[in-house]
Amino acid sequence: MHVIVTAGHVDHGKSALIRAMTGMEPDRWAEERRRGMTIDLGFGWLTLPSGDQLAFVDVPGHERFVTNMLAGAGPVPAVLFVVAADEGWMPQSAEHLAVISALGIKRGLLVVTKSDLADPAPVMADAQARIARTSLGQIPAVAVSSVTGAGVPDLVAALDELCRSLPVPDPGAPVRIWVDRSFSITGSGTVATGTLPAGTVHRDDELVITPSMRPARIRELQALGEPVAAVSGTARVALNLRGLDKDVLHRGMALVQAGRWTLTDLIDVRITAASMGRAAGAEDGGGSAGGWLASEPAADNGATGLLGRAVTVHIGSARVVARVRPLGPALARLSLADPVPLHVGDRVLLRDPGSRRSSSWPSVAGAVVLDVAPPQLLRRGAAAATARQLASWPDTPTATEMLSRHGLMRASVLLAMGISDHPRPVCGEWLADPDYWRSLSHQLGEVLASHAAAEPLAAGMQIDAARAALDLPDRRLVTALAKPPFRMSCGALHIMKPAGQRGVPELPAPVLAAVRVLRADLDKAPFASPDADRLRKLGLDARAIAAAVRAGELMRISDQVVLAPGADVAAAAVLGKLDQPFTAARAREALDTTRRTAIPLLEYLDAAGVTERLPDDRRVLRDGAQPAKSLVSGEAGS
Ligand SMILES: Nc1nc2c(ncn2[C@@H]2O[C@H](COP(=O)(O)OP(=O)(O)OP(=O)(O)O)[C@@H](O)[C@H]2O)c(=O)[nH]1
Ligand SMILES: [Mg+2]
Repeated sequence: MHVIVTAGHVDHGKSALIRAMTGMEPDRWAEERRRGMTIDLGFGWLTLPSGDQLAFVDVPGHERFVTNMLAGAGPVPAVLFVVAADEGWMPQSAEHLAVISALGIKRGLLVVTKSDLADPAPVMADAQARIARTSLGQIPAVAVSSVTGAGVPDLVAALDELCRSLPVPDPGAPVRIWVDRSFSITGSGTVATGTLPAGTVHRDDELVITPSMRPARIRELQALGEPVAAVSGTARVALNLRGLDKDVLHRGMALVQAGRWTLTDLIDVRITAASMGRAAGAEDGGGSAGGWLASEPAADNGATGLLGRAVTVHIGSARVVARVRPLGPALARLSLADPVPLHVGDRVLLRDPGSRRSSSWPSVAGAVVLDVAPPQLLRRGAAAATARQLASWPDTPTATEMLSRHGLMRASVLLAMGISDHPRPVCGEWLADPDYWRSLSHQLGEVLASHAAAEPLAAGMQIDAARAALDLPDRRLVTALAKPPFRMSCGALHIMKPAGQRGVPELPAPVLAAVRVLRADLDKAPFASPDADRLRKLGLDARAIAAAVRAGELMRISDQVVLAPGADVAAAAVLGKLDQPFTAARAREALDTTRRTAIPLLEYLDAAGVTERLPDDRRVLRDGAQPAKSLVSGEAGS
């Protein structure tokens, strides 16, 4: 299916054209038919000669209903631009063209109607020239009369050709359906209609209603009045939603796929094209963006700059008031009064309601969304720095740009911004800008060095303390940063010292002296670990012992048992000479030590895979087992 939206001045024959082609009545309201004027969106569809279906969204041309026009045009990729041969180019021709251009719509067809009333050629030439200066560029044109039927077959053929040339949207794209109409059917609940620009919806899918983010399941799905099991964009869809109260859904809300959109009320945008609200002259949507962000009022045309001003932002069928903070040339931050579901790269339309007073139509600008979660601008000069950064960004930012701005991001957050391609995570789903990651590693070094200087006896820096010092959102990031020269052990971070600096010199003199005494004892009786009383007398408290262990002067077997480094290798050698398997009592005898030391030492060797404990509590030395180097040195790396 294809979808095309009408555009053009009031009474130029848009609805008559839909009627002539489809036989359907786009003016749904009695009031519309009575007044002979479209007020709200209308719909109709036909099957093209190619067999494809084409749906029309018919919009009102009257100036008063331009917001309805915007709600219809927002999500549609192509336009049927209508100008009447008898009246020619008129104010809403200009305004609608400015809207189409601001939305960045690139495909379309010009139709000069009422060819039975006047020669269509001059109007066609004039309109084509104006259109050529916009996002539409050169488009084909057809002259028709809805009254005589002349040209209607040509129009259908031209539409067929246009539709064949439209890009096919990605059926796997995330779903966002802007609600343009909702109503309730007795007995069936609430129905929402909208244009599905891309992606696929299925019956029974669960979508989320913005801005409440309440889930809603699709009970029934229709496309062009027929029930379907699934439909892919581009399409007009009607969704019957399960268990929704009447009045829950309104135009401007969206039905979105959970996790794939960012609901945001703060965005950074690039103004792409502006049409100033002048009664004559800049009617073609191709004007410069500069005037929209000028900090001085441009007194000559009444087009006041938007510094700190309120504008109306239109996206899809939504309309929301926003305050503008200019950042730099053609760049601005918008604070939205209500949140909307956006992706980076989305196009939005800005209208300056104030200019209505000084002109016959409001000025319109297009903008692309560069960031949907911009960082706060706190420091002086932050806005200018932001503008310098954003100036180089493409209209559809990628992971590279987003990471360069945000430093660290979760992949799921990036996905909700509309970016699914990203570099390899640094850990879990965390993505990092390479430069930022390097700077974090550098900062970690500084933090650890100053911690070690301040607390020489501490057992390294706790991960949470390092996380807080670096202001990181997740402690796993600290672990991921702990690559050499940083090292994790026992839940703390250390800086590894170059080999020459290892060991004793790090210990304060009294600790060093006490350790020397202890080592002399252990030289004589290697498995006679000092008891608590002995340690106390030597002035070795838990911190001093931990420092000595890190310095490679002692080896910790358990909380209560310390021996000289290498005691595990020596023990394995002794135990290897015993008849296998052996009991703990036998091992204690052979090691010439107490049960207080023997049991933890055996358990240590079990854990290290040097010995194996059998079901009958005896042990065997594993074949070829030697304590691994890392276990021998214990914490000696720091
Ligand atoms: N003679 C002649 N009259 C036409 C033609 N097309 C439309 N009309 C008449 O022009 C009037 C306006 O037509 P609509 O189709 O309602 O115009 P519209 O563009 O939909 O107007 P809005 O929706 O209000 O913007 C109606 O009275 C139509 O009968 C045409 O090709 N020839
Ligand atoms: Mg109409």
